[in-house]
Amino acid sequence: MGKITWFPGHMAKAFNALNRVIKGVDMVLEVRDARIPLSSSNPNLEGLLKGKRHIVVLNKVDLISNSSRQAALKRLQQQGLQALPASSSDPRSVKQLLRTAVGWIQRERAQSELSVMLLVGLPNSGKSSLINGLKMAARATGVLDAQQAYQKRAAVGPTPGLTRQVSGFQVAAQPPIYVLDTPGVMMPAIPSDEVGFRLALAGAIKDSVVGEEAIVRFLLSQISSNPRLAAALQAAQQPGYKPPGSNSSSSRSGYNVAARKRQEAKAKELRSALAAAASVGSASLSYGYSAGGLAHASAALGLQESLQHSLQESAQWHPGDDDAYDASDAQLDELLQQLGVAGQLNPSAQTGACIRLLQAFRAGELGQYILDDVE
Ligand SMILES: Nc1nc2c(ncn2[C@@H]2O[C@H](COP(=O)(O)OP(=O)(O)OP(=O)(O)O)[C@@H](O)[C@H]2O)c(=O)[nH]1
Ligand SMILES: [Mg+2]
Repeated sequence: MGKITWFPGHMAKAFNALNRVIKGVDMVLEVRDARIPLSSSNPNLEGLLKGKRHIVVLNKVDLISNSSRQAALKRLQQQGLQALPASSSDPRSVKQLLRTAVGWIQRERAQSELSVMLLVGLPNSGKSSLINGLKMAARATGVLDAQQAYQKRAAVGPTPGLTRQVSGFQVAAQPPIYVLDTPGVMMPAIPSDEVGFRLALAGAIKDSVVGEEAIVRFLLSQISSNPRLAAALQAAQQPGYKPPGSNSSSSRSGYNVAARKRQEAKAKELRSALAAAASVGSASLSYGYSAGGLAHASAALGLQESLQHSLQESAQWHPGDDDAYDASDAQLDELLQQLGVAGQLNPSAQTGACIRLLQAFRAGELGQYILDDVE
């Protein structure tokens, strides 16, 4: 039984709504975050999807390396799943997804007057962004006219739990095909602390449930003990590293050059700080639960266990509540020192530094990390 639970009321409602609408849909696209292709599998959804045509969309592949992408797809295929890579911001991958989904519906549901695809997945996996991408792809390929494509957009944002209701968006005209955007649904119990932290680090669980500092401790412990993550950081420190999205047209336009340069300089600073902090005491850490970061951070999850449903969203664990100073404290201290916020009386400066680090991590500015071991 897992220790962490983040299943607020709107998720329970969403799950019931999924249960009701699932019978009427022709196809389900299960959107997973490519950084957690295994940890994001949700046994609740699996039960729901039995007997339904079902494709796993490995979204945010821009945040992982090509070799991780291949390995993740292979692993999902070995599990008997049909999986397609996508990135909401990459029109080519979204067009491919649209072609596959619409092609299947046109073949298999040729007689139906209206078809429905359902997008499901954990919070923050990019469902709403994908819907907007699908609409744009439908417009670009002439499947929708401009009016149909632009009349309604799905709300998108970095906070998990943004979409609160099921709503429909048209993505094809002949036959009319609608996709249903749904609120992200978490598994009611997370199987282990490690999975809980991976979900939190990827942004699927609200930060305040686990605590920003605890998530950063986990990241540090992983970089210092897992060669795959250490290598990802090293690769990002090479001079030619380009974070995802840095080739997009908006970032090439003159207006953004100065802002982009400042952002790159900040990201470089964060990467060096992360590397310096992760190297503190790394010799005494080994992969897995022996790492101080996990032990400390797990205390946060233990706290959550007793809080259960209602209080979780505002709960925060404070480091230093228990135990002696350990490797995880030393790493976090080093990080805060590197970022120039160590020893400040105002703890929110330190939390703020952790928040900035997590934002940069989630945007791919610190490197391309796959958190699950798919090799
Ligand atoms: N790098 C990258 N970021 C993405 C991608 N797709 C979505 N995002 C970002 O991920 C965050 C969540 O996106 P949403 O589309 O709101 O996710 P959602 O699954 O609808 O989230 P909920 O409504 O909370 O369940 C946003 O900050 C998006 O900009 C992608 O392919 N690559
Ligand atoms: Mg959404």
